[in-house]
Amino acid sequence: MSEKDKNWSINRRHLLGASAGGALLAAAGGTGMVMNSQPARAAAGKHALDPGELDEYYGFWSSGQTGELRILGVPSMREFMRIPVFNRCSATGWGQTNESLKILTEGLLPETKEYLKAQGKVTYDNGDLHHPHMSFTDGTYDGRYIFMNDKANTRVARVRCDVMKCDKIIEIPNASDIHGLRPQKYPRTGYVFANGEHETPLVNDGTILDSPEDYVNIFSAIDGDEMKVAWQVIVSGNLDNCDCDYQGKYAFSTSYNSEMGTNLAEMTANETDHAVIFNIKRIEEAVATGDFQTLNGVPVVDGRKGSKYTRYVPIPNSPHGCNAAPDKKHIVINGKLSPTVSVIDVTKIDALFEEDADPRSCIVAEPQLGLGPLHTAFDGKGNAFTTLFLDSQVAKWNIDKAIEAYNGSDVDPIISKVDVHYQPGHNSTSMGETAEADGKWLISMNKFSKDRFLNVGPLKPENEQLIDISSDEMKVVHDGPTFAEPHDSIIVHRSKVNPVVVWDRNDPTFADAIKQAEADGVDIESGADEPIRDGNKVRVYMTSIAPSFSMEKFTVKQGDEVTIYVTNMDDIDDLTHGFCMANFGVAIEVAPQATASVTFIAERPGVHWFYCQWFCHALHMEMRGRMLVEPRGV
Ligand code: K7E
Ligand code: CUA
Repeated sequence: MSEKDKNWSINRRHLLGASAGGALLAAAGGTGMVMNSQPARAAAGKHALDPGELDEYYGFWSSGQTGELRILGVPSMREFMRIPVFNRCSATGWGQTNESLKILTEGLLPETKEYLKAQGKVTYDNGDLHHPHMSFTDGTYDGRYIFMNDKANTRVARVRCDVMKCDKIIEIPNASDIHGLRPQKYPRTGYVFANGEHETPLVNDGTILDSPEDYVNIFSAIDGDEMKVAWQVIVSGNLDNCDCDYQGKYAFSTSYNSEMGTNLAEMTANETDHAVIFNIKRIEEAVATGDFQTLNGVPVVDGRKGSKYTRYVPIPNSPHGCNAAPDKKHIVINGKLSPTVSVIDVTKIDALFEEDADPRSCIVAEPQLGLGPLHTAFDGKGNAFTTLFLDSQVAKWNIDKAIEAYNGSDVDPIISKVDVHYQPGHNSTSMGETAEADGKWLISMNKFSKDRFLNVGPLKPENEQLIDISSDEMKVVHDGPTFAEPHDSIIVHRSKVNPVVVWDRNDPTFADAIKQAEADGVDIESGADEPIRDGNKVRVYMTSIAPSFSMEKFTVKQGDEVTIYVTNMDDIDDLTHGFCMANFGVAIEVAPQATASVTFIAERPGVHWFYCQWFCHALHMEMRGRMLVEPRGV
């Protein structure tokens, strides 16, 4: 062992000991530790973790048109888990189990249910998940929930952070195609703000068709506890991204189509579009005093130009990202077609809501950063990091200096730029969208990977780069290929998240199954010896304890509607079983101490094996049994 390697191993052990105590791994890089020779480790913050080492942060990633939420480790960029939300998942049975179908169907609008029925479906099986954001208490993450949008089918979903599963999905009435989404930061979430991106007639029933002048866009405030729309606001122009302040007073949305055009030339006609500012208190008063119309059961307030509920701040040009800084004072609006970002000072907004105020009086800086500014993240030290889509760069700039420059000083607010590969959309920093931004890591989510990886054919992964931002010179330290299409991510310190290891038997997720078992006189934790018959409905209760199911066979009749309930009585960390009914297209996950159920029609006579498809034991292959289906007429 060389001297250098010895130092490395000594420090490695030291580091692991420290990590068990909850110390900050990334900080260790600056404590004089000898790095090994890999170039990546030359960076100030150590990002390459050795086997068995734990990350300092959870990264929660969107997946765009894949429709799921992903959990990665930061800084290692290893993918840990996928949480199905708007998609259909073959591994877990999301979209097939009765428990997931309840979540996927109960929040749909009646007309959507009708539409789906005509397609022979009960729910959508696609989604376009852009923006995952954790619930806040007092300006920082509280580890309760992650909320996310579905642009494809106008839905908002919630994932419980204790079990890391989706527990609620609602369709948003009156709005079209939810894009920007942010939880209220203060005093708590509270509201989840959501932008309808695409303009449509307010009652979109076919009465109004090709008269775009009658289309509107809708801003929604959802009650994040109840997962119900609390109120909506009609706006002028469309809505893209949103955020809110740290005071609980205002929400902000960007609009790239203030023209309300329906084609590219019309949408980009004006040099200036706007950001909308929503006065939460005034809107709540409107709802309390009746200044609204009720549509689909939701109070809808008119906040179009000239209303006392909103202000429209002119912004160059087709602005996209909307990001509140951890200084609790500034909101950065990213110019997209303009090389600038516009900085709003939230302390100047009360004045904006007085009569005849200049709407631009809340702008305190407008630095020119480069081509295609899309999104901005923060380090908690007064600096901002803006992605430049066209320049394929991230620009680091100082907010105070940008304000000085706006006031006439010749100071350059840009501190440095780094090339990314290629064409970044969102970026996110460690704890960067909270008051506890810590300035260690930046992820640049790049839309193209081109030559960065082995060629896998015409469809290529995207590339997420990890950037060390602990010093003024930003360093790209890791390339991370990912499948379609992570728009956005949040990087949450691990101290904020504390998931359980096994399910609680009293979890509401499978309360319906337990109730049904009780009605059938079955103890669900021991299972039944025989199927329970109820007309042509048959309920089969079995438990799983590695490596066997409690039933080795059961008999049903051809055409029966069969519901299988599997309760995993193993209570050991990581002992998940599955239930797959071969040739029936049925496969579900049953995690430790969970119950999951699935219903199908036993239309195929004969002998059918069911097996555990989640590797659980040396005798996992033997964990199987038979369903005997008696042919019709016998
Ligand atoms: Cu910029 Cu949908 Cu957040 Cu994509 S959006 S990049
Ligand atoms: Cu149980 Cu594999």
